Amino acid sequence: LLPVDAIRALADQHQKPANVLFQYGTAGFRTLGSALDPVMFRVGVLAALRSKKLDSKTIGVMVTASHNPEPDNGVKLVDPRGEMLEASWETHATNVANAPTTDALIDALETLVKNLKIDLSKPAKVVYARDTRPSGPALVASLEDGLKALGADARNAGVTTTPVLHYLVRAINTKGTKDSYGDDTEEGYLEKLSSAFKQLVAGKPALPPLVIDCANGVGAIVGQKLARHLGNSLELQLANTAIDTLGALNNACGADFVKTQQKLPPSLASVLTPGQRACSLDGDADRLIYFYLDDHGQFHMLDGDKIAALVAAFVVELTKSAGLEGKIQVGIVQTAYANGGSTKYLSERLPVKCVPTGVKHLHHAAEHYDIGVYFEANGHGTVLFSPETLETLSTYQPSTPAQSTALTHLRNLTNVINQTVGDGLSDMLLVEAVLAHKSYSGVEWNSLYVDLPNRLVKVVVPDRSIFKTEDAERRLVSPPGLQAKLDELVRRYEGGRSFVRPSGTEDVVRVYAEATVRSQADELAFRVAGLVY
Ligand code: NG1
Ligand code: ZN
Repeated sequence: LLPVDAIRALADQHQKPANVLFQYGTAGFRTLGSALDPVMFRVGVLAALRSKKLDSKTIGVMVTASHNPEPDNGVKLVDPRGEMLEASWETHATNVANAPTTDALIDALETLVKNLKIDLSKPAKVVYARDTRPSGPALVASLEDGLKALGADARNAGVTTTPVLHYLVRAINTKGTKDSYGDDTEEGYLEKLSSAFKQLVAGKPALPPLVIDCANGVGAIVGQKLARHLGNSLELQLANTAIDTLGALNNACGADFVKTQQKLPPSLASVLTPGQRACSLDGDADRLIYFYLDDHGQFHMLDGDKIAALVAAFVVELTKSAGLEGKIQVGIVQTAYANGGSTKYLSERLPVKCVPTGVKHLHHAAEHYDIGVYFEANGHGTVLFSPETLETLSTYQPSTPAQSTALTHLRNLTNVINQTVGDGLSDMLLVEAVLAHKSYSGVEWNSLYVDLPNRLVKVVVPDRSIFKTEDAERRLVSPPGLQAKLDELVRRYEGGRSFVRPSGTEDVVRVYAEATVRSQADELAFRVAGLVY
């Protein structure tokens, strides 16, 4: 039976105000930190139930609002293999979070336990962490009350990045098995990534120092530890590390700023020398965008699409050199936001699939390839090696020294890459390893293909739920007639492409447009926005 008295006593301290509706969306629950107290308590209870349902496997809880402004916060659950919460539980989470009273909450929980046949006698295990937001400590305390109400065995992983929490979940659940993912500590994570990186770049000329814009967030903490682990294999120059300065998080810096503004964070103007590589993390360090200034001081951005192109080409090259061509197929997953230039370049070389926005869609599609490379244009992504591919890589007998070297590189890649989720720091090491192998600076990397000028705009509409899409969000089916008008407009622009979709994380509709010329991309975006409004 549910410990109703314990739940009741604690739930009364975290009551849900009337007139607010919470929704477990693509990034979990996300809203103003000050509104999240009741949600956190309930997520604690839910995480414990999910663990019991999965035979006492450890479930993760991450408290973060990623690239959002500092006053926001959020929470999401992580499934046992370090992946996003299974979709059906998103609905359960939404129901539980919205129960209006303590009695209603207990009813909702009892229904859940009954419908899902959860065995309450099983122990519950949960690991949780938070980013550096000022609202974090109080929200974690509410979460702990929820865990306590169910008597969960809870481990506090402290202040760390979202990808470290995902890593921990997988490492804890595979501990002592043949699939062991590494030591189940942040230290174990740093050790795993840095030692694979050192082996990958051994013997290559050292790259010049890399500037990292830490968005004044948790990436500064973990980035600094990573720098120590890397020693002289790669020199990191951390910038925007003011984690204790109120209002600094994600403010005029970070991966989202760089991607959406398409410009240098002003704070880096005095730090960066011409030609020097730099990258930005977001507030929880799961996104990564590279950039550099050329000799004329002009800004050039290398986004998630450019990372995918660089990495995919390298992986293909290694599989060929290892003699595994034809045995291991590399594929790419993108969303409609991928730059048309990247889609053209990649699909001329590899299978490319387009899926709806949201990591779970990308991740699942990438699992269908032997090696699946997925990146959102905004810099969130990773590379997945299928279990069969991992098996092939560990048992394959190379027949030449060149094949053997390539095979070792591939094995090291599987360790430098965080395969549970997109990881800014892991992706950074991956990019740096490829650049070292290819002797590329940002300039050569950037010249793989040319980005089409593009514009992303937000439109506030009375009701975004009337916008419904098909074909991986590339076409609207509702409101009726709108897609036809959009098609008619796009036809008038050279290289024009545009689509409209409701955001899953904000109460807005997003309009994306690209065209061969900058002014045309801007004009198209604003005219489509005019149609939507
Ligand atoms: P929405 O708000 O649904 O567009 C945004 C990003 C996604 C993803 C999620 C989760 C864009 C255009 N959209 O989703 O790619 O990162 O947030 O954080 O960047
Ligand atoms: Zn993030």
